[in-house]
Amino acid sequence: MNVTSLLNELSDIGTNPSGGYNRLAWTHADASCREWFVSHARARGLDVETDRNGNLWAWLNPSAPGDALVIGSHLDSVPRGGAFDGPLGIASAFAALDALQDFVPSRPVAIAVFADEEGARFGLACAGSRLLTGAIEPDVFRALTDSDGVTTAEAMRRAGLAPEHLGRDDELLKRIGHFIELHVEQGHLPTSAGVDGLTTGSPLGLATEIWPHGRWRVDLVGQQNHAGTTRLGDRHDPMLDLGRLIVDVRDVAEEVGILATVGKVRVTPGAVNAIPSAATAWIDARGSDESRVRAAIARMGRDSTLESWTPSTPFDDRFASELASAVGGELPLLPSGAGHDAGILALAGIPTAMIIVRNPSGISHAPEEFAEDADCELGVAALATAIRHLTA
Ligand code: HGY
Ligand code: MN
Ligand code: MN
Repeated sequence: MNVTSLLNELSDIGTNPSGGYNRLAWTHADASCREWFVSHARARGLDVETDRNGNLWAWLNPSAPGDALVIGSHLDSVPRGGAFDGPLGIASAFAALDALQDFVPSRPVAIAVFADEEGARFGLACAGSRLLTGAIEPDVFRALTDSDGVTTAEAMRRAGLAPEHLGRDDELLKRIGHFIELHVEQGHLPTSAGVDGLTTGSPLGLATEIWPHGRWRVDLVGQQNHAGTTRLGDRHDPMLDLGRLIVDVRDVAEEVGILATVGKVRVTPGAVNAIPSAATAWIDARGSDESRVRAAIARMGRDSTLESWTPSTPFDDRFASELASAVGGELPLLPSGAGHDAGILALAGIPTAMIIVRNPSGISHAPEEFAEDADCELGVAALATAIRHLTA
């Protein structure tokens, strides 16, 4: 099947009424995407497994000698997310195997769907790959909750998994020789070709690194009171602190030269006619330089709780050049401001590369995220060539 037809099959799953997709981890929509994956894997005669951490694996030639070439990405989304972030990598992997037809690799090949990559429901991005590699303690992860107070453990149990078995999986890690994630471009960061994004250059690029990034929570406390009876001077209103915090985050990001965002807030109790008792803001901060990201958070001068941190992650140069020469030589190189499971696997010492497919809209984590069919086909061809070359 071609990649566009594969992606079209997902187009009715988890649609958001105002556009885009809600496919948060361990929801009904996520389950439907996972079922789609399993049925395509089985239709191709692949051996399907769910690992201890809820990641899905489809193996081609699993008993061949040697470690595996794994192609993977994710199927979950942010709220109102785009159609390509995640699913493009999985659909392209199936399309690449189809393009290779009866090719028999000399080593195992697997397609992996990492669970809960976006961290949109429980707050921790790349949860499945972090658990697999031991980058998060299972007990810490099991205790995370969504906005309704449901724990990850409970959500996974409802999805038929056994959360008591979560944790680093050395046996599975040993089987992964190389990992490639194909991903839609997200924004127009400058490339090695000296242009902003892949828009005017090659339809494909290779990621050089993932920028260090973290998520911090700031809890602001006030005194809940009546909106119609409390004099302005008598109020202790956390919304004023929240407003100042949001502006400070932007100002400090500009001063220090990083990206920082307040994309989620919670106001308690959230009534039009009550001064809130509390407000919580989550700060996402990233940049090419780790010390600047940390300095920016310090400069904001608020008590904050670090909820997750991913250090600067360079991809393996040797593997990137091997991949580039396999797929036809020079590809523009670009950094990734987005986090990926590829980064978590690279941090665990697995030679890892990312193929990036041009996104003319420059928009991601939004319904406008886009890639042309022809560019997606080139991505599939690159993956197919890479599989043939790396497993011949
Ligand atoms: O970059 C992110 O926030 C997520 O890991 N995709
Ligand atoms: Mn994403
Ligand atoms: Mn992604």
